[in-house]
Amino acid sequence: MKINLFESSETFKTYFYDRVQTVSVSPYEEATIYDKYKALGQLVFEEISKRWIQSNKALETSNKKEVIYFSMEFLMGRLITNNIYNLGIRDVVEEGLNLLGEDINELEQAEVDAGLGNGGLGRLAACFLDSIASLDYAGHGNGIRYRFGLFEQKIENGYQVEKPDDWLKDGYVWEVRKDDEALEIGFGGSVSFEKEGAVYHPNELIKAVPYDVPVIGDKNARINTLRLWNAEPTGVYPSDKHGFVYDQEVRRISGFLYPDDTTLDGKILRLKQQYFFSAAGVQNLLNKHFEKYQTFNNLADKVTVQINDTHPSLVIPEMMRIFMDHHGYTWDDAFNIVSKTCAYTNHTLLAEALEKWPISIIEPVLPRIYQIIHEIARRFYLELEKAYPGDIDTCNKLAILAHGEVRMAHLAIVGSFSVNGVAALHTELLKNVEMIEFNELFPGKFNNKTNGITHRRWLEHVNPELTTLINDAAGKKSFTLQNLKALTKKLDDKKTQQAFLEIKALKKQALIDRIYSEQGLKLNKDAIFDVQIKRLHEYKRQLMNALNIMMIYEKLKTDPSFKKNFVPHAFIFGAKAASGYHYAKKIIKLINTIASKVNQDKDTNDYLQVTFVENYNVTYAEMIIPASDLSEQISTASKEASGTGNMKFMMNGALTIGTLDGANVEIKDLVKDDIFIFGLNASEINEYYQNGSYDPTEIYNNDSLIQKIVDQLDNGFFDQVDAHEFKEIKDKLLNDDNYFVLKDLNDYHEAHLNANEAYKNSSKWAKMCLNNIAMSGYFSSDRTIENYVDDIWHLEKV
Ligand code: 26Q
Repeated sequence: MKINLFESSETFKTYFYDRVQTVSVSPYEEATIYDKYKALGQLVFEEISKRWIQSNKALETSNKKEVIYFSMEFLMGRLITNNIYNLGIRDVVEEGLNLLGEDINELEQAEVDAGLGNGGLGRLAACFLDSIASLDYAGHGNGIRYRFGLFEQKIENGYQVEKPDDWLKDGYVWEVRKDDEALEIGFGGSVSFEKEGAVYHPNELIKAVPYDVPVIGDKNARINTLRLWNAEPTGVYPSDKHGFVYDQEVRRISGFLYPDDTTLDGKILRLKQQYFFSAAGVQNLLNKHFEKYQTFNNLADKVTVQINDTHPSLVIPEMMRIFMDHHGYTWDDAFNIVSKTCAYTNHTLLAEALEKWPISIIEPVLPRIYQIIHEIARRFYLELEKAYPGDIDTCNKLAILAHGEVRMAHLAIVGSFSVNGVAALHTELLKNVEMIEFNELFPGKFNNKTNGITHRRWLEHVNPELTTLINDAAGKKSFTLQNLKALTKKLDDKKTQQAFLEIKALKKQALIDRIYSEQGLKLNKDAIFDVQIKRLHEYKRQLMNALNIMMIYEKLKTDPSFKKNFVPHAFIFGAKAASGYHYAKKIIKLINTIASKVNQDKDTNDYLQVTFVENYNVTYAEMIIPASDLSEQISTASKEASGTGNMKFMMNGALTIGTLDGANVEIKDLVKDDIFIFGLNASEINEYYQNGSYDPTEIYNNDSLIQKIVDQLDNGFFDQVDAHEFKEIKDKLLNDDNYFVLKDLNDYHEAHLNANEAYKNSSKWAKMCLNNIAMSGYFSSDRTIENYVDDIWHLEKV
């Protein structure tokens, strides 16, 4: 009988002490924090390993249906505390570490932040995996093991500079390489037609090696798998290339995460990435299924392939290829199975983010796949002609292939049995505006699944103090979503309000300390912490936030009565801009320039501070969100599909200042007046787009304050930079204000003044925050996953 090292804190302590010395090859006293982290990670992984085997066995024998979540991005962040909590060994580990004078939070700092994603879509995937496992469903992730994750951001002289994110340099304790399950993926070459059907002759084969990361359910027996594929040479080198060149080309496929979610650079490589992980995931899944059932006729009863945005939609033609070319299925039978197995989630309405692949790229790289797409497109076009006889415009608008391009969203819609949006408004716009004809063609296929996030990470883990307050209000020892409701009865309770404000102050202090140590700026602890953290994008309107700060600064300088009424504010930004997105980078420079001006101004210093934190990522978010008072969710209405940061702020007791966009609409429905809503709504925006009647120069000409601050962009006001540094921002605001920044600016400023007034009554403010926390249960990703299970996946608990 083997001893369980997590049986007691004493046993754990002994094992940990030994392991630290083994890892560091030095006496315990000389080991580094990283050695200790690594030792702890290894011990935890050994426990995981035992349970993982059991969990896989349980699934295999149960024959229960599974979902495979195909995603180009998984933004996992750090895993150690999450894993320890979910395994239910937290007390033993914490006590054991304490016996040695160690602090788990300190060891946690030594873990890398697994940044295999750009933003919302990737973090959503991570929350979903957590919820699927915690609800005891079988559901696995399928993605790419990028050698370099999202770039590390440095700010130099106010500009963003990108550095490679070398996250694997010390190894990764949470992964296991499965060499024996490697597959080969073909690229290039030709197709011949023999009597048994199409035969694909790839020009090169690339080895796909899986690395598995465990996804641990919250104190249940379930451990699912995030399978990340690594691209490697097969050992057989093409005759027309030098071995080293080939080797490098192959490794580039899992080389780095595409930082660019706007420009269309490096297309071929991105296409190869998409096919690489889609094909590897499909082949892996089909091999296993066939081994078990010797048929694919029951595939749709056993698995759903969830396609996270269009990036993995090549799973559709890839499955068709395997069914027809390798298993002799007819087109109709193959398509029937594929389109009952695949489901697609749309995350954007932005035209420029809807993927289109030029045929000239896709055909040579994936000749057989292209033939199949062509045939799917041809057959669908026939259906279109039947549905819209004589209406060539509509047929072309909806076609899968048009203007020499493959429209991936159309392919995904046609090849899937379900298409979902990620918030109520977003889905309505999909159904009634953007994809109205598809919705008519396929009644019932479109549905909504409002996003959610896991309270386990975004409340319990990041804010244990607030969690205790909630649990106490409910009279419970441990946290459940039901506890949140109990707060509703305590909204007016002065003690609870006071306790909330004290926790907020504590969290603010921790953030103040970090920003001070990293950037040398000491934020005012009495200020409203007004926070906008998210990818930098024009539609998210960080620029509007910056302009509002300039308005405030101007008023502080010139209007004593304004100053008298103004509560100190600390504006905090965090954002990465895609490396090729010049304008977004300019906005970062503007924010930093404003920051250095106002932070140095003794006149206003006590009232206004601005900071842009470097390298905003999941780990930073975990510290910033609990410390926030105001959550900036200010996208141009109709542009933000859902947002998920908005939910994280809400549950940590920050009030939203926002537009009626994405999930803000649903937050507003729940919290009623405890939110600051401003600006045009989606239908007003769409009306302006349609009739083209918005003229920003009219606002500029008639509003002296707006005129003044817009002019400051280009008149030497910012003396640290060239007078024309921000000329292009001014020009764009006046001539091409596509996102209605000037249009919404005054209303936004007003909303800020309302928040300013509300903050003065701390009891009332606390009450509003508590109401937000109490209502945040709806935004649990557990709820979202149950919705997917009920309507799309139809899983049973293992
Ligand atoms: C497309 C083509 C070429 C290269 C890159 C891309 C690309 C890459 C990433 C397109 C989109 C993305 C990421 C999108 C994303 O993160 N969307 C967000 O998804 C969240 C989860 O549903 C929502 O909450 C956000 O509103 C949405 O912006």
